[in-house]
This record gives sequence, structure tokens and C-alpha cells, in this order.
Amino acid sequence: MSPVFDKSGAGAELRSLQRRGLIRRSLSLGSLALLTGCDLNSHSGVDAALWAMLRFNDRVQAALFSRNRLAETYPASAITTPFRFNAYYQIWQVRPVPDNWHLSVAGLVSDKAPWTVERLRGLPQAAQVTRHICIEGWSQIGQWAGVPLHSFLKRIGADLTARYVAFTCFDGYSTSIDMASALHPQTILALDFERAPLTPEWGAPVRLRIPVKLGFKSAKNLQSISVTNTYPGGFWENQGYNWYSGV
Ligand SMILES: Nc1nc2c(c(=O)[nH]1)N[C@H]1C(S)=C(S)[C@@H](COP(=O)(O)O)O[C@H]1N2
Ligand SMILES: [Mo]
Repeated sequence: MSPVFDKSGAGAELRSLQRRGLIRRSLSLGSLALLTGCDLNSHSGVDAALWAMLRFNDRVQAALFSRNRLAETYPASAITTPFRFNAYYQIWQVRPVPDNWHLSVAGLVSDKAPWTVERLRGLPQAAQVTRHICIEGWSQIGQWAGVPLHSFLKRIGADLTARYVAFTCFDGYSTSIDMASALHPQTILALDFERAPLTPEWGAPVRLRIPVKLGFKSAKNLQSISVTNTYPGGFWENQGYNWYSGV
């Protein structure tokens, strides 16, 4: 399945929706679900709302993003079990990162010292039970905990006015996000999944977990983080997935 692109007319479409009072302050997958009569609690509902959302281009989605709008959180009883593995390969092909793993930091930051898991665990932690929505049309609720990316970026002296934060992974995967989404309070560098340290299939030793974006942005098995003004693209983005992919 390839996402629908609508590079033209998104601004006009948006203004028309605003005129009709359908969009006020922010547009989310949730509000599009309402517009389209989709139920975000079912897979087919999420799928239908996704296709509606993907028709809006990056610029329009970014303009509508609100740093104060939080992704919905759920009680622990809502967590999906078993949790669904997804990567561009099968679960039996997962390989652990090397023992001497460290997280590299590059680009527009003042402190480029690499990070170990122990150092990351020494920073303030946050936990969340949120919905992970895959572009393929399924979703599930999981629990993650780790370092809020905004506090990590401040800690390394990142240029918070830069446009992009880019991620590379040990399995050759990559992705990138806009700075506003990187600074969102629910965007975390997750070290734990369901109250235990991440295992390789879920992204060990550290993964991005960003509930305000589609699942493919939540890069697992991180290798490096860089802050840049040069558009970095990403594994799926370079194959045509909508770059912004906000939910
Ligand atoms: N390193 C890496 N991260 C990745 C992927 C991948 O193939 N490699 N797949 C992405 C996609 S498409 C999804 S839906 C989620 C799946 O996360 P999960 O295995 O925890 O369900 O990871 C994302 N992060
Ligand atoms: Mo995905």
C-alpha cells in the first residue's frame, strides 16, 4: 500500500474546511476521524482516518501542529497483548546491537559526547501508555518509558531553532522529524517497554517513541541523533511515505 499524495490545493482545502467551521485550532487524526465518521478504536477506522490525514501535505500539517495538544493516553488495562512486531524485515532477522553500543550525537549541538544506556538512565524519565498507529492500517496500545527528547536536546546544547532532528539505526533504518515535534512533551527516547528494558525486537537499547506521529517515525535500535537544517529524509520517506505523518 502506498500513501496518497496531494501536493496541490491543500491550502485551499484547508481554508475551505476552516470556512465551514470544520477545523478550528488543530487538526488531528482524531478530528479527521470525526469528520470522516471513522472509529479510531478499530483497525478499519484508523485506516480510513489515516488515508484522510495523508492527503494533507507536510506544510499544512506542520502549521496545524500544536505543541500543547497531547496524544491520548490510556490505562494500563488497555495495553495490547501480544504486541505486534514491525520492521522492514521479519522478527527472526532481528539482531542485537554490539556490546560496545553507544548513541552518537552529531550536527548542530554543542556537546557531541556519545551516550551509554547508563548515562541516559541518569537523566529524568517519563512514562506513557499511548497508541502506536502503523501506516499499514493497524494500531495497538503500548507502554514506554525513557528520556523526554526535549530534555535530551537541551542537555546536549542542541540548536532548538534548527529545522530537523534525524535518526539512524543499527539495522540500516533511518527517519527524521521536525523540531516542533521533537520538542513535544510526549516525544521520548524510550529505554523501557512495558516496565522492562527494551529487548532487541522492540528497539533495544533505545528507541524513539513519538505518539504524535505514525509508527514508522518511532525509530528502533538507535545509532545516532543529529540536529540539522538540511532535509534528512528517511527509509520510508525516501520511498514516498508522507514525511510529516502527524497523527
Ligand atoms: N530501526 C527500525 N525502526 C523501526 C522500523 C524498522 O524497520 N527499523 N519500523 C518502523 C515501523 S514501520 C513501525 S510500525 C514500528 C514498529 O514498532 P514495534 O515493532 O515496536 O511494533 O517501528 C518503526 N521503527
Ligand atoms: Mo509501520
